[in-house]
Amino acid sequence: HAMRPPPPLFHLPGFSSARHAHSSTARAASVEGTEASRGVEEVVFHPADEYFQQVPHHYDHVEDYLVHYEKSIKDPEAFWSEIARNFHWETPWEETLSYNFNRSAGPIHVRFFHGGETNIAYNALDRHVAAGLGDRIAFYTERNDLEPIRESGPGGLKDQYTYREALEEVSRIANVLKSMGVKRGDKVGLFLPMVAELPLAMLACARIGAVHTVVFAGFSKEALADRLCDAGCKAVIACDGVFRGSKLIPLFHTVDAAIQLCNERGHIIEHTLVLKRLGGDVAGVHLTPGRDVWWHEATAKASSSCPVEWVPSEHPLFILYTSGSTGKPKGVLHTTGGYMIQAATTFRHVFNVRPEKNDIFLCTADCGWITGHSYVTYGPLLNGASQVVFEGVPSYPDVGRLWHMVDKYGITHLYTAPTAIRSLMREGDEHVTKYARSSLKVLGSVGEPINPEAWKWYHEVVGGGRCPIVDTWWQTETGAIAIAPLPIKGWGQKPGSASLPFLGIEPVLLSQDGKELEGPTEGLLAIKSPWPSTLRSIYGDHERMEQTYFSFDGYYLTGDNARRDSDGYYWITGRADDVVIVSGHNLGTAEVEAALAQHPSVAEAAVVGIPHDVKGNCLYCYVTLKAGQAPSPDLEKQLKVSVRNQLGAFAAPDFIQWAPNLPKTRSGKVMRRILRKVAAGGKAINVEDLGDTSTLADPEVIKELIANHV
Ligand code: 6R9
Repeated sequence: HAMRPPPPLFHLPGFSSARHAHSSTARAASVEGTEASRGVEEVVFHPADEYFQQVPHHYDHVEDYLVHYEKSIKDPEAFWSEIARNFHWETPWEETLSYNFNRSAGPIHVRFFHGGETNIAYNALDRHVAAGLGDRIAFYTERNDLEPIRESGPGGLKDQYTYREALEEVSRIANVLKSMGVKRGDKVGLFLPMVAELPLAMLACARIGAVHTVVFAGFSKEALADRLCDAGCKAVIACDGVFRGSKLIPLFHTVDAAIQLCNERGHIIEHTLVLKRLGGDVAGVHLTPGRDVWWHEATAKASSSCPVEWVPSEHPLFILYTSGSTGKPKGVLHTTGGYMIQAATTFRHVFNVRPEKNDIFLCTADCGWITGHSYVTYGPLLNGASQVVFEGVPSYPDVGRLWHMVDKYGITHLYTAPTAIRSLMREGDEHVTKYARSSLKVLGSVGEPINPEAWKWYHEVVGGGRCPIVDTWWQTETGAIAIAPLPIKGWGQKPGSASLPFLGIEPVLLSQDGKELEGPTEGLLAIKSPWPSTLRSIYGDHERMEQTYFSFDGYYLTGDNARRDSDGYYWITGRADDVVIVSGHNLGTAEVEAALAQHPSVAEAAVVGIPHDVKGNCLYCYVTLKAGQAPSPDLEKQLKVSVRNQLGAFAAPDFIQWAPNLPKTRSGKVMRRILRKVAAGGKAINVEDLGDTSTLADPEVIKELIANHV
């Protein structure tokens, strides 16, 4: 193994805390000043002092963060071992960290807490029950329908689980899995809706050392089969069906068909465990005897205690597929000890949820994505937090659903995605303001850059100007939040910037040829040293992981572009492949999108480059208007002028297409690959030429886009 290089010097370029040391009590949030940078306004928000009196953080001030950050970078081993000692280790570790980020020196590897043995499910449940917290609520399930009109009785699903009840149910599921022959190291596929039983099933796998592969329960049978085969799943945990909004999603039919496809490819799935969500026979499920069993029948016969399987720190915990821009999806592999420590620590510091003060957390992400793994299942439970698991969609039965839930449960911390924020924003403020929302303390954002317009709406309308916004940048591969503001005194927030690195994360900006850039600048976002929840591999293809992420010696390459301003704040400017070079100017499509979205009539925009005879490339912009706004030649002109004014003449859009809907993945990411092809190909393009569209939430959107090409 390669030696660890000497620890880097503490260096957070350009950051001066003095600039952020003031906060005003005159307004709920003070505006410190503006800084013009490439025409994008940077306003710094500080929550009022009273806020911090009511919502104290583990760190008193940004100065504390700086001290701890410095320690985490200078001596990561001391830093992480101090934190890791707060968890239960059945066997203590001998070596905190060894790694190699240098392909020319041998295989890439990251190893945390070597020699140690633990179990993440034990730390998430048993540890709290043993500490006398068994009666605390772990999960409330908020169903799709406000009235359970379409559910004819039990699959026996509970509306809430205390930590003790969660532990007992996890133990039952674990015992059922064992009776199916699932052993330590075996892979188990999960295809379940967002009910509490999904995180419980993940924990049941972890309890016996099995590796879970959660597949978002909206994927097609082909996409599911690809993942089940690639991971080599031995068993599948499934569900009869679920309603999402007013739509019935018959999940078991998809699982049945996917297993068939796996069989045809020679991969046999031996067992399924089927949760009855809808009761009766709403979803028309027929089980195959000998292969399929109902969850409620099997768990009723199983013991509610199950011994913990102690596993080495680097034992695989899960495989989660993330769509590459091309080629087959990558099975990102995370392991136990490091992931546990970082999911827990980021949750603790970034959200500052205090279960002892009855704080209630809601993350709207599905466990089919990394956000659901780290901030529904693991982060909250490892911290003993109480949360709401939401089965439905924010627009059903109406667009006030989230705020209805906030008041119903007294939700204090809300974590959602910019795409959801923008879609609610376009419906108008009255759907928000008719609810009190007085419980809210911290608002989080994740998944894509949040444009300043949406940030301000989230801050002012949703949070009433009181709540800090934590804009969290991270990836499936980083396993946990990597760049984000902490909701602490003195930490100025700039709408649209994820601000500064989390403890132990050492971001750098690289030039196109892999040289580290200093000071305020723009470049490829990379991370210089390992963090506990670094991805360990792409399952079955370590070579692909090295090629994808470690093409420059010494750095993990994120695939994102970013700008660092004079305060050291990071601004994600888009994926590295979303850069459009117009007349020799590098333009992040995200910046142009943010500029378009500044216009009061615009709900959302997606921008791609298409070839241009003179400029090399030019900008083709898809624009979604807010409800009640009509497209017009005048509006088109206003938008072009507005972008030109904000970003410069070279950034002026050449084409604007009115797009009532954008092609999005189910996690809300705009599929620019498709937009690029439609923009370049025009009305003549065939849907078949667009490549894989299986991850689209609504494939119909494409036809509409092609028909409206300008
Ligand atoms: C957690 C998650 C990762 C990619 C990432 C980046 C984009 C996520 C962001 C953000 C700007 C943020 N992204 N959060 N961009 N600001 N706060 O979404 O993981 O699905 O793997 O996506 O999402 O482009 O590289 P994943």
